[in-house]
Parts: sequence; C-alpha cells; structure tokens
Amino acid sequence: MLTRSKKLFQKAQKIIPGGVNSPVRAFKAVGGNPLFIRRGKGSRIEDVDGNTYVDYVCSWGPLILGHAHPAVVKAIQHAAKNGSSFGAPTEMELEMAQLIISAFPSIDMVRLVNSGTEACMSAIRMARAFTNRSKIVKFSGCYHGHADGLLVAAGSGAATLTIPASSGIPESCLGETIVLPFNDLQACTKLFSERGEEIAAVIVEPIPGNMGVVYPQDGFLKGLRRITRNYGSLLIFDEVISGFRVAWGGAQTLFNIAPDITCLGKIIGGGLPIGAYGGRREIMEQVAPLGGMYQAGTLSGNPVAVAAGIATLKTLKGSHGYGRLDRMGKLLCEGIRSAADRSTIPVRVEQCGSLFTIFFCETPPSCYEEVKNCDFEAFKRFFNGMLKEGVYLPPSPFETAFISLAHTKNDITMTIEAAGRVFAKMRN
Ligand code: HOZ
Repeated sequence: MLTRSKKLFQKAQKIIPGGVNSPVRAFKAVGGNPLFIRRGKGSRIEDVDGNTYVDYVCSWGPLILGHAHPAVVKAIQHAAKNGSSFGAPTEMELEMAQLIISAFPSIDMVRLVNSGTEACMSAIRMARAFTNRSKIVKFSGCYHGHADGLLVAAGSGAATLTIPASSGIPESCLGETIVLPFNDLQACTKLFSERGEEIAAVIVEPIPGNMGVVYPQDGFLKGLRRITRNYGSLLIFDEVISGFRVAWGGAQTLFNIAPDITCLGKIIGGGLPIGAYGGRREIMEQVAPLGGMYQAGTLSGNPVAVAAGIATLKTLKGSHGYGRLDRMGKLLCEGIRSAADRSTIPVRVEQCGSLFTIFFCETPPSCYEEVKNCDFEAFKRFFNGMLKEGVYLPPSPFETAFISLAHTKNDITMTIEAAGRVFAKMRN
C-alpha cells in the first residue's frame, strides 16, 4: 500500500519540478521517497503517515531552539496579529540590527533581506561597488546561494546532483568567478600575485557546511585575511550557517578574524525567511539610499520574520546554550564514531559544536575534492537505515546535520544505538 508521503510525492512531481521546492529534499542522493512533514515539536518531526523522527535537519539550521519553541511561536502570533507586512520601517528591525551588531564586532551597519542567497548576492555587489573591481574568488564545495556567478563548483544541492555550474548562467557572468580549492592558501597566494588588482572579494564559508563540515586548516582563514588586505580586496564571510550557530558571534569570533562583510540568514529568522549582510561602515555606505549600489525588497525586514528571529536570538542568549550544544555534539559524534569502529566501517565524523557530518572515508576531508571521494553508496545505506530507525538526517552526503537545544540526552542515546545497529547491518 502506498504511504501518504508517496501519494503526495507522486502528485507533487506533476506540478512542482521534482516534486520539491528545493532540490536536496527530493531524496535523489539517497533514493526512495521524501517524507512529507505534518508537524514538528522540540527535537521531533512527524510525517503525514504518523511516523515520528528525531530530526537532525532542523530546517537546515534555523531551528537552533528546536521546532515550535513556545517563545518563538508566541512572538510570531503576536507580530502577525499586528499586521504581517508594512513595507515601512518598524522598531523591531532596529532591535534586530542592534542584536546583530552587538554579536559581530566586524559589523557596524547591517541590511536585512529575505534569504541567504540575497545576502550573498548583495554582499558581492557591494564589494564590487566598493572596490570598483569585478572578479570574485570562491572555493569549491562552498555554497553561497543560487545567485548567478556563485553557482560554480557549489556545494549543497548542486554538489548532490553533480551540477558543476548551473545551466542558464551566461559565460560572461561565470568568467567573473575564480574557483580555488578550499584550504589551499598557496593557490590563493599565487592567484593574487598574478591578478590581485582585479579581485573585488574573496567569499568563503569559514566553516563550510555545504559540503559537509570541513574544518579550515590552521592559518587558512588568517591567510585569506592577510592576502585580501594586502591587495585591497574584501573578505566576505558567509556565515549563513555558522552565524549564531558555532558561537554567538559566529565563526569569526571562534577564529578571531574580522571579515569586511558578513552574510547571515537561517537562525536570525527563527524559521521564517530572512537574510542579512553587514560590515564596516564605509563599505555599507555604498548601499542605496546612502550610496549608488541598489538593493531592495518588498518583504525585507518583515515584522513576523524579525519577531521570530529576535525571540530566537534572545532565548538563545539567555540559555547560555553553546556549551550544551557542544557537549551534545561531542557525545553524539563520539558515540557514532565508536559504533562505526566496532563495525570496522571506515567513517569520519566531523563536528563543530552542534554541526556534524558523517563521512564514509578513511581520513577527514579537507576540501570538496576529498569529500567527492567518500563512499556515497555507504552513506545512502546508512541514511536509509537510520530513517527506518526513526532518525532523520540530511538526505545528502554533502550537507551538515544540526543539533538543537531541544535535543535531549535520550535522543542522543537513541541515535547512537540506532547507528550501532545500522553499521552492524551494513557490515553483513
Ligand atoms: N541549501 C540548503 C542546505 N544547505 C537546502 C535547502 C532545502 O532544501 O531546504
């Protein structure tokens, strides 16, 4: 008998491309049928067939407090009652801007937009306006949303579907983007020595999450900071995933590096659509109406999204939750590692606080090229085994998984035990 998820997916495929509104959700990398989700509460989600799962997708990062946190629900209800959108400034936007600026010392001014894609797209335009240069450097496996020019060797869904560069983007546009391997400072030094004066900005996920969690090697980010400064280029940290996730002030606080521009999203919207880009005052003064770099949006600074974001950030700050998230992350990842060791299946679990990725390989990948050499068949079997056990992981080997403050020790224990059983089955 067809499950309700299957029936809905069949219908959806007729009227929505691939049956989904964002490609990774189609389960192409893991086979089978995507689950249609009915509701979520805390660390759990329930599908339309009534199955419940411990959720490690958490809406791909925004839900650091878990699903339907009471403070966030209350803030959304209250804001919606007062009107869902005005297209005019509100006092709450000021509060959000202040929260962001106080958390990120590198940000003097910030502009709210509607998604991480918009944040990165605007950051690039602003960097070009400020430097009066056109070339952009990005790293393979990093994903900065789906704007033209950033969709080359991109992680996330593009990596999952092995799309090297999206069709529909003019050659002239792609020619402005130079792609380097992540963690290869030498390649970056060489490039700048040859073409440094043409480069407007280097954009990087300081802790990539869109090829799975890959650690920046010692000196890599500091090196990027030094090189960009020497050549008058800007350094853009895409902290859409890592911002407010790995620390209150994001990865830049962890590594003590001040980028020129920071892109944010996800957590600052508490599960509603939002993005933001911010940076040094003289750079942000390029943005209209102060300067000539244009960027706008009917729903920018949307009061309901901003209310959800403020409630999330305030609850997060009040909870002193980063220690707990890190402890839970360590507990879970050490448990999964031991379970894998017992099965003798080569597995590397990379973790940074509440972010983690299970790579099926011998050594932790240091760049996209190494991630691509992992065993994706093994990942697929593991994913599907875990799903049967009631654990919902990201349905792609190129994504990071997320732990929330709603995850309990019981969830972690249950997940480790499930992983043990799945690894044992995979070995047989
Ligand atoms: N690009 C998102 C993860 N890095 C996936 C978005 C989605 O499918 O919801």
